[in-house]
Amino acid sequence: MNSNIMKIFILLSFFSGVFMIQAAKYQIIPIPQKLIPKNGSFKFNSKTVVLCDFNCPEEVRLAHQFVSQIQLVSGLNIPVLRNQQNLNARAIIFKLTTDSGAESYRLKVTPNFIQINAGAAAGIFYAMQTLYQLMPVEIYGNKLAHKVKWQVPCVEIVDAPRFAYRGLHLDVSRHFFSINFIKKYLDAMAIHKLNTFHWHLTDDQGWRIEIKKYPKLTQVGSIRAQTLEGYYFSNPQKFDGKPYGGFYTQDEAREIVAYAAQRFITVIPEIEMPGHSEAALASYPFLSCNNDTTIRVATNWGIFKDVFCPRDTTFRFLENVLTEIMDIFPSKFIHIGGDECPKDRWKSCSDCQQLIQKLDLKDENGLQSYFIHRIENFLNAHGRSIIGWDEILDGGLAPNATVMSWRGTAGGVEAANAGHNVIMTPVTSCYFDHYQGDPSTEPLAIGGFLPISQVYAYEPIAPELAANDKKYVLGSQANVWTEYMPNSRQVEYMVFPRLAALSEVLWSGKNQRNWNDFRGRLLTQFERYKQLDINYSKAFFNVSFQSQLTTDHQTQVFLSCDDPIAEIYYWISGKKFRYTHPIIVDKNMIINAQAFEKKIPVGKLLSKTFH
Ligand code: TNX
Repeated sequence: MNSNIMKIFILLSFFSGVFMIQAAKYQIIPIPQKLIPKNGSFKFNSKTVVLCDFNCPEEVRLAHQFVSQIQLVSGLNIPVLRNQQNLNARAIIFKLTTDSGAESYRLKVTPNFIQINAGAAAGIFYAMQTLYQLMPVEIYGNKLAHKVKWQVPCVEIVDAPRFAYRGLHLDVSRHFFSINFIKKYLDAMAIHKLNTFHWHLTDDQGWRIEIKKYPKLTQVGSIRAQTLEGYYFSNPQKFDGKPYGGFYTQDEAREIVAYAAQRFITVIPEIEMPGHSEAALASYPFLSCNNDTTIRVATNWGIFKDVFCPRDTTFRFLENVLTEIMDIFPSKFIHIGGDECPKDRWKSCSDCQQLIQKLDLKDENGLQSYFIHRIENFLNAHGRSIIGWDEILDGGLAPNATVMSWRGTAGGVEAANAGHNVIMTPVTSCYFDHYQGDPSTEPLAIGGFLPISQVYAYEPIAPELAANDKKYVLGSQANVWTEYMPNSRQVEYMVFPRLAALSEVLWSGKNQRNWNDFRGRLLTQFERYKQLDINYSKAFFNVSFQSQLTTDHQTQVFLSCDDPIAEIYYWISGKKFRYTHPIIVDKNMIINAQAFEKKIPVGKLLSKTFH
């Protein structure tokens, strides 16, 4: 190398090294749209104050929330003061400006002050979330942290979300989760800058929301006689023989709506219809075709043939239910399900067949479409809009409906093409009930395979979308169906850290996404999860095995680990090796492998046989 090129090379590596050290200070997830590293830091001390506009109650509330969290972990008592000029103190200044969107913010940290500017209180809230991530991870704790330096690296951040709808769903029918857990779930959503909680409140296996006019929905419909144990496809199936139940009172649901609102999260309730409704039919048989009194709250998983009969009495019931639901939930959207509705009962029900004739419908799909239209009319008349799973496209889409595309992206593309808003939640990228690691090493799940890298690679704007239709994609969400999540620890295990990956898909710019950089930042996110007592999955630290045939027909085994700082070791016939290149399988062999950080094992010891 000639000496000049050599110098440039040394300089370049020096600068990239400096850049990496700089970047290491900013472990923010989701990564902000723009971040300019700066030297120095702002140090919290007894002179620190928070300044805000006392005319804005939301701002004052957030300022108090901020200082009380800092006090809890640092012991520092930071006053919240009215914003005045010339205050001679080391200030954190909250300020609303008119030049940015409601969720956008600018955050400037200098050695002397921290300034947060935002278009609305939501933006201030998101700036606070970013600020927490610039602080030591102990900020997420719930007790005084000793020997922590309470300081923030200097930086300038300009940030705004990519998508308006950033959601997370929870099925509380298959398993029920306490109000306290729902609050923890909302707290975790807020940290990831998500803004929509889709609460799946009713299904075949349990009706979970109090409806005053129909008390049997919870007296009868919230309790199933027993629950399937183990895997659905095991033969014979086993049941636990124990009744299972639970529901939220309207007061509790209101408490959740208020708690979510304080975190700038909208709660969208889902009341399933016409399918997934056995719990309602078991409570009030008049809702079923032929008034079937033998229907019970389901004890097994799957799709059930008993569904709401589209008679007037059923609509009166649903309208009364939805009236109470609208009273509890102020959200613009009400989710009405619409998925997986077998038409068997409608085919053999004389009321249904007469209705098809009377309305001059083509078939039972037409009846499904009529069902959804009629409910949409009712909700629209009350100023609300419906969301439905993509089956609401069958037989003709209701005019103002938003489609949640789950069976893939085709439903979303079709709906957008017809000028409807869509929320993308395809089973291949957004189903957090699927396995995130090798099933043989993971707790029982429904099936599928969705490693965190695949969530991270997800792009909600499907390539098939015409340029003009992209605007109809409001955003995306992860779905958490809980057939195989019997308790909240298991929900946490399935949701985290995959939610961190989705948050970056939804918030950050498409071009900013960088898997290598993300997985480095995830290591700090795990420390935050520990502080928050979140039972995140450690699949990230397990070794994956991939085999491939070489051109000369030899089998090669590649080992990899998501953890970017891990070293992989493997054992063959008791001999230990450090993994540096693919392993050639020249005889039947068992490979045991494990990831280590600084010689300490971080993942499971996994074993695979190769022939
Ligand atoms: C399909 S996604 C369902 C749910 C199940 C889920 C399991 C959707 C609209 N319906 O009822 O719980 O699969 O992955």
